[in-house]
Amino acid sequence: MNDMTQGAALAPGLAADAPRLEPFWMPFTANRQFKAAPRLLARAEGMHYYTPEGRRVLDAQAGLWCVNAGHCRKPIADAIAQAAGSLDFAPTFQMGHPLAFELAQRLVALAGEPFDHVFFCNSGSEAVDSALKIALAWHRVRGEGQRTRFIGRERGYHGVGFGGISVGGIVGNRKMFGAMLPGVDHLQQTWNLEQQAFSRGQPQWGAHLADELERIIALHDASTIAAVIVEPVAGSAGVLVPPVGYLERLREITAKHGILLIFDEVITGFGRIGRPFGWQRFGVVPDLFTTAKGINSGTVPMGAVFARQGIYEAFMQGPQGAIEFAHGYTYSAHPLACAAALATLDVYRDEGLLTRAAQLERHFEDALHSLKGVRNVIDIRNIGLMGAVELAPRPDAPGARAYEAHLKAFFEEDLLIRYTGDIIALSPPLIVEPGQIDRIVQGLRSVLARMD
Ligand code: PXG
Ligand code: PLP
Repeated sequence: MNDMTQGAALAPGLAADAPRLEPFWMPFTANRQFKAAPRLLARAEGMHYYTPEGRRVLDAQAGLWCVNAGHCRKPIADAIAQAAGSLDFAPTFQMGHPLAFELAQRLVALAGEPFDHVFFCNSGSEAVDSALKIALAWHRVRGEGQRTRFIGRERGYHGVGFGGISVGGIVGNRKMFGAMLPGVDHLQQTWNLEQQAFSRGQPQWGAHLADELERIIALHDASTIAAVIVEPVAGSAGVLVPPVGYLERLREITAKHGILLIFDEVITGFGRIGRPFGWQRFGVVPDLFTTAKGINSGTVPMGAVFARQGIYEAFMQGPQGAIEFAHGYTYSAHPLACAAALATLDVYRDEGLLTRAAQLERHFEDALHSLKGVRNVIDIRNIGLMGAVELAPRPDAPGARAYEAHLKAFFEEDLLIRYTGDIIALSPPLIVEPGQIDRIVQGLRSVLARMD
């Protein structure tokens, strides 16, 4: 351990007997940088986090795109506590518990036709792995087991499992980890600064990029391809909004060739873009879609894959006693996660949160786009309550400018904003008030004004 991390054991505001920072190998974090200058969150309520020293920080990123109902909502906390005290765990392999069935029923009712089954897991990464496996196995049970290829997209983020990084297109998340799943190809990403800069909502330019799928299919032959997987709006890569007509084209082409279309809705699911699910907003119906995060407002790890009518049924063949799909997790439909999700769905319904982003979208869009012309801002993108402000990278240090903006926002403006590369991403909890949107944008404006 070096002197810096030793010193960080006594983080500002923490008691002398506070835990050392070193043993925690932090995920997706510059560990040495963080441990030299820790940023700790100790408590949360509604739209805010509180630091250990009691500073109140406005959460402009819903935790990590997940706390859609706002922090520490009492009905959700109560439901979790109740479940913890009455059914701590129950296996869902060969056994069941009522909350799991109740939740599945609520979820398929929320999605509506044509979705009639859900498969539970514990994260977005697991949801993606589960969806890819459902796709492969579905083709196989129908006698098309030669369909083994997947098509993802550049800049796609599908979590960190081997399946997810294989179909994903974020180079930094792939390059250290070998050769990935075989037989995966990628579409181009859809963002283009020249053609799309400062688009509001869906860019007009770019639908033709979906036609590339025809070339990829021709190259491999449709009979070898199981599924195409994309995020309806790419989140992690910095809010890349699909061009008008693009998702429709992907749907037409996949349908024509018998290829499943999987939407990864881990971020866009549960109200982020103004409808319960992103596909509903775009009017493009996938065959499978993955969710996590907002399913229980980030309170207990949970993910779910939704399957279109006919997919589950295709598996229900062979001997009665045969396991139809050899896949699942110990914690699939964990009672605490189910209880949290049921209470979260009540909050979403009672407060109209799954359509609130549509009502706030115009205000959010106008506020965000008022940053056009601010020094170093090269693009602004938005849809629903997802937004991104892209900064010109410093020539010698890509990523440094957005990181500095993040630090200044946190320490000087009491504002939590997410950054990836030189992109600042915003996704406030869906309970955000218009005045708080203004505060977020004002905070960002003054941060950028104080930076070179
Ligand atoms: N798919 C998508 C579309 C995601 O956004 C995952 C899968 C993986 O989910 P889990 O629960 O395994 O993390 C995600 C997660 C960021 C950020 O700041 C985004 C995610 C996770 C962490 C950070 O962009 N997305
Ligand atoms: N369930 C939940 C949790 C909801 O948020 C909504 C609406 O957004 C619905 C169901 C559907 O309700 P309605 O039929 O009123 O649109």
